Amino acid sequence: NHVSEQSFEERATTTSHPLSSYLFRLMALKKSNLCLSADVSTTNQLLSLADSIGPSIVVLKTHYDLISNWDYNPTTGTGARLARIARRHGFLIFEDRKFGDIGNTVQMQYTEGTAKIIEWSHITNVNMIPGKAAVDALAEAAIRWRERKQYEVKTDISVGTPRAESIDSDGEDDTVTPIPESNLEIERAGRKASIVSITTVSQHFEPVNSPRSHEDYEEEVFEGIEEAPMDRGLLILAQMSSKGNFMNAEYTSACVESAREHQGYVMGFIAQESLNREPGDAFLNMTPGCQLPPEQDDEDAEIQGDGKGQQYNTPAKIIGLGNDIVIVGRGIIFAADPVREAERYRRKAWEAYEERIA
Ligand code: 6AU
Repeated sequence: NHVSEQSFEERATTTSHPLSSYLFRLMALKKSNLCLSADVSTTNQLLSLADSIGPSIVVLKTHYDLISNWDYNPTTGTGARLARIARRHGFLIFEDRKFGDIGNTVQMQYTEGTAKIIEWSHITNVNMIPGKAAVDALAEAAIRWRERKQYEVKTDISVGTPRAESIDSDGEDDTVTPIPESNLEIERAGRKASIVSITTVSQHFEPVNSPRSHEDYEEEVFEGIEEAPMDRGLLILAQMSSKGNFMNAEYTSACVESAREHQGYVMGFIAQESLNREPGDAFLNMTPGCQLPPEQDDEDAEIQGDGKGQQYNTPAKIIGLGNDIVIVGRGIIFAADPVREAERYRRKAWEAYEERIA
């Protein structure tokens, strides 16, 4: 049967990519195929959002260059803190960097420079316009990085012991201060994070059974989530959601070819439809340009674009087309109650997946 008819549990066992396998397992456990696009402007907003929406998502997508006060410190900076929140709630980080330059430049942008994306972001993506060499170069950089990490672990030269991010009202270092006029951080005041123990995913990590409260769920998740494998993955931007984009069918096919050449590194695509076209293709498809009509409206109503070229489809339509994960930004972030809205998107996208595999 076609991959889009297989369950995520099944795909976790058949994929050859360790990070995809971990992600598929997370999806099955959290009953979530939702990625939050955390397009906000400050570190506090980003971390608060990650912490409050974390239970509903399996991937959190960043644009680190939108953050005005990104802290580049490798152990105490924004990326490192986000990675700890990701670890605690069980989601992967995806820096939507859309690399698009010659191989040598993208390698340096990926591993060096200010943000050192490869250190804190499990997944990133590439705009293949410069040609397949950009993908080859990123794959090579990821292999080198992994070898270095393994050496560090073996010889115990890595600095610092990972600890849980504490988001508490009285602490000094790690306090996440409130986002002005936002309802995101409030329920967090005065509650302390505990250090998590590394156990297996399934031991404590139960799926969300709506309508369980966010708080109950969070307490459980705190207990233990298996650490993501020490691997990195790439998504190829093969189709775009924006009106009049130049990615034609031939271009998209070249993206699929490149993915097949790098199955140990390329997890799949950012696309508008499933690009698993031939028997043996088992890629992950993640899809942006997703919004739901307001709750009180007709659920099948047409959704307007954003007036800046973005076009939207509902989770039901996107998942029905064989895509695996919906990427939602403003639909959640701008909602009156983002935590509740994230759950609504999670539920809708998950129901569409269940219907698809039924
Ligand atoms: O839900 P939105 O419209 O608020 O945000 C959509 C997010 C933005 C875009 O930079 C990104 O998804 N995006 C991408 C990605 C993920 O690569 C590709 C694309 O074709 N369309 C798109 O919107 O952060």
